[in-house]
Amino acid sequence: MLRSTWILVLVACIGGSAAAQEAFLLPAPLAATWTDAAPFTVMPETPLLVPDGDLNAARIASMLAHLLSFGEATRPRVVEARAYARSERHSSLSPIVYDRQAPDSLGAEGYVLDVSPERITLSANEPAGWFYATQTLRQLLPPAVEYNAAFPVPLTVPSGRVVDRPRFSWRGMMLDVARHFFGPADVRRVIDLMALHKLNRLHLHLSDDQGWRIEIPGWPRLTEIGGRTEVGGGPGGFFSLDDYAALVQYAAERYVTIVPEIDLPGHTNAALASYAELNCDGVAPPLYTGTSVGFSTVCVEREATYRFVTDVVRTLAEASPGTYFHLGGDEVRELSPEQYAAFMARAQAIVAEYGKRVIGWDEIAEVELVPRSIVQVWRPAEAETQARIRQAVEAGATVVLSPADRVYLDIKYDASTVLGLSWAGLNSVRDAYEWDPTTLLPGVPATAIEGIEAPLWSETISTRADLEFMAFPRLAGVADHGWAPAAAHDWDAYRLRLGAQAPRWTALGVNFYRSPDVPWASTPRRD
Ligand code: TNX
Repeated sequence: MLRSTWILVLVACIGGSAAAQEAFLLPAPLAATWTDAAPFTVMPETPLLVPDGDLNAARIASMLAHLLSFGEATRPRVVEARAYARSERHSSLSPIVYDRQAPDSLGAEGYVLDVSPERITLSANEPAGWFYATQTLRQLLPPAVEYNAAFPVPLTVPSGRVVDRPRFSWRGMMLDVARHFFGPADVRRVIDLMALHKLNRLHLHLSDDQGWRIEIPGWPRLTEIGGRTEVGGGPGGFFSLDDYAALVQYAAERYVTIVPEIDLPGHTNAALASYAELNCDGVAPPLYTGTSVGFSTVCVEREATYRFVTDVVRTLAEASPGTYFHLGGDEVRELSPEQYAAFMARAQAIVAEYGKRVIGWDEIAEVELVPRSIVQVWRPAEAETQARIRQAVEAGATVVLSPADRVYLDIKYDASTVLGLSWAGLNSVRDAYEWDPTTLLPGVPATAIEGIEAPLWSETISTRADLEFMAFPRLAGVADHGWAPAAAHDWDAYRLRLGAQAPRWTALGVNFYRSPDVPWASTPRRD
């Protein structure tokens, strides 16, 4: 407490100077140093220089130019570096430079951000690193830039150097678009907010008992019937393949990989209601709009089921450039262990045939997995589950950590939270941050941990405002876990960094939960 109060005083008193800049970065970077040099001042004439012919750099720099706009007419120009060097008349302007020189040790997502009064340089090995350097630069700019309207000048960036790379490769969120449907605009909003905090996997839960949300050629009733409702009986909805392709592209431009999930063999009532032949008795059940789990399964003895799985996997594999296909596999109460294992063996083979890596909820650890599969750990630790997961890892699987009692975004913050569920207890902002990914699974080595993912199940969540309220601020804690070095993990320091995000989130219109555990900074004026 003493220490955090002291840091707070420091931030408040010397706001713009050397020691405090770190307080604005979330996730925390690997290393940052600040100097007493004057800040860099962004002007409407500031050129953004990119390597000649590099379309990725040009796209990322354009996003930054947009953020730095003093209105449409004065948007900073993105210019190819060589052409710029030839033109004398610009040479006195301090540029922002995207550069390819970065140490190999920073990998594909790492970067160096150098700020001096004369120049800002964003150096990376790969475009993803430029993108993350840009997000860091963004967090060093005044939050008012997010209003995307007139904002106070001068616009300054503190002088210093950030050297950064992520701790884990999988930094994810899952959105359940099946229990309640969220359309493309909502998904784009989620991607934007993920990208601000350097998250890079958006797992879309595209099917469940209450809805089928993706067009599959040859199976039109999946969306015509199965897509037509949701929990509570609302209208539902679905993504056409064009919608899906546009989302994949939007995500890719923000270095987010979409991970499609079709939950099988259970959680399938919407598909069963659409096609009678997927049911063992050949009778389609009615659509379901309640919130029970575990009551449905496709008929694992019928060949129609495997034609269905093949068409679904092929369609989504072709539409998803990422390397993953999520098979679900959770909460199947209507099959024997042998039936479950036999189905999973065939389903995994189909996923492998279409060139994707299998990921599934931790129940899949009970069956033999194809090499390099990923087990998404969600159930509260029980000895038997843990032993299964350990065995799967010994046989070559890796894990993504989604412990329900830590990172489920649909679990209530406290007893007074109106939205959400409480089957896994309560997840305060502090609970969601104060745990250690490397000790969650005894006997599983850190090298087998791909990373962390926070699921947002939507039984009780139906609007964008509700979604944001449950995701923020806890998703920021997941982002920090996924990116920041283990040594930076400290609740007292984190709650200050979290509080410092409030002005930016407010400027962006995020409906975040003002947890009393966090000293929220006040909001900037709009004018
Ligand atoms: C468990 S997590 C489920 C979901 C529910 C969720 C609610 C998992 C693999 N299955 O079907 O939506 O709890 O928190």
